Amino acid sequence: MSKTIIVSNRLPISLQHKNGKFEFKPSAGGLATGLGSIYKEGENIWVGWPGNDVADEEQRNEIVDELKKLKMAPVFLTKKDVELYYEGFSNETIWPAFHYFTQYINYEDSYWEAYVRVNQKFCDTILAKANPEDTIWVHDYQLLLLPMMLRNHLPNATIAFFQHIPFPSYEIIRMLPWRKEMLEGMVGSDLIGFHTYDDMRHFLSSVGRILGLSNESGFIQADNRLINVDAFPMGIDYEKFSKAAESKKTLNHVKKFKEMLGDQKLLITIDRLDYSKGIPQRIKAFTQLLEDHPEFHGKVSMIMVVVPSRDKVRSYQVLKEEIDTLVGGINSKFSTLNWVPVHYFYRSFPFNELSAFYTMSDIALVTPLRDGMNLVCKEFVASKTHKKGVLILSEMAGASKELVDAILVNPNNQEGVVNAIVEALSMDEEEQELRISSMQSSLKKYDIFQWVKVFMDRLKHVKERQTELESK
Ligand code: GDG
Repeated sequence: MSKTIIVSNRLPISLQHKNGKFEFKPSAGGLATGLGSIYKEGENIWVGWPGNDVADEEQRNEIVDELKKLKMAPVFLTKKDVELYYEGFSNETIWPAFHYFTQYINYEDSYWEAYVRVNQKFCDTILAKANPEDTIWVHDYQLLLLPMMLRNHLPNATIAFFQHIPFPSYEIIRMLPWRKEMLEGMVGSDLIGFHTYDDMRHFLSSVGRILGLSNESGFIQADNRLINVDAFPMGIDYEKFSKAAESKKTLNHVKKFKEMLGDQKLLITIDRLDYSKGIPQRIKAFTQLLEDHPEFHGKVSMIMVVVPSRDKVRSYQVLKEEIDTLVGGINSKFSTLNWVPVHYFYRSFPFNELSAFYTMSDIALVTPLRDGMNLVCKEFVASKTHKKGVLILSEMAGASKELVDAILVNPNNQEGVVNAIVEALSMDEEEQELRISSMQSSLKKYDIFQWVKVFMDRLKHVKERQTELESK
């Protein structure tokens, strides 16, 4: 019988060392939840890196056995692998390039060599588990080479790839010395998915110009194989957020937080530390708002959660310092003894506290300079069970293609963002309700479970079409 193998850089757990022992902490992320309905069934498994270095052979074997019970198979990475493949090629080469931050691209042959080597490690782990007719769904930019590596060994397998970050214009892709190999890796798949139509068009254009493969309505004919490319905008676990917003746990936090903050309008911003998220630009816009509108002093404040991320990469350390300085600047300029403009947290929060932030905030300010999708804005909307609240959303986030009832802004236009905040602060409740309800109805319908279903149904359809063509 054939099975399905999910593959991602990280397993949906993290391995933590405690007093010489290890333990597993499950991930509560949206992808882990959505794909849970797949890998937990039958013989299916999830393959990925457990997120920690394990040098001891005996301990590795123990981890393999423990993970087997959770239906997972680990790919162990050495410290050097993590440094060169993950922090290096994935996060210092692909990430900046694909988010249009060409000034941060690091062109390092040693990074590329490690990227090839680690993609091969993933391939070897999968080959040890896979049957020729299995379905393998590979996730994200750390594993672009894997689909073709697998295809070379498993010509009849059903292989899919989904990219969670943007796919940039050909003008960016052509800058990368390894562009041909990267695209060749991806086209080992039967189905390739992106969050948006624009990402899909960019990919097809690069495949046409670099690999010479043309397409007809998103179908590429390569080496007698048919490859389908399309947009599958990822949803969230809608019910989880809407239920949490009315749960006792969340409401207790809301009550406690509101008592501390007093009666004022709240803006929420939540991101991983990343230059693609436009955090400094957002603080500058909020600073301008307070400079231009003294009537808001003491009446509006921003809760800014920045989740630590990639802190070994130099550009992220520089960004952190810039944010610290900007927050110091705005708070020292405007704070009074009973009001602070920006409540800045450089850490992550437990789920119900995050839910409380969404629930109690009047406005979400989601202004990335580039984002594949952005789930924070969707989670904010899902948490507004009382229908009050305003979403300000960057046109550069994939989510802006769906959430057209948000106030859409260009994050590089500071004046525009300031005006959007003023508009949001003065929006009447009727309009808030109309906009939130409309966004909620599409998010509810197209949630993470529907996303998985639509993607898997399409994969099946593509495979059937291939079989039909082969038999002609
Ligand atoms: C990549 C792409 C694409 C954040 N702070 C806390 C916390 N979070 C959770 C949020 C949300 C997730 O982290 C962040 O997801 P995003 O989509 O906003 O951003 P990336 O991490 O950059 O994700 C992105 C995504 O992949 C999926 O394809 O949308 O474009 O860049 O779910 O809730 N969770 C908790 N505490 C926090 O403090 N518990």
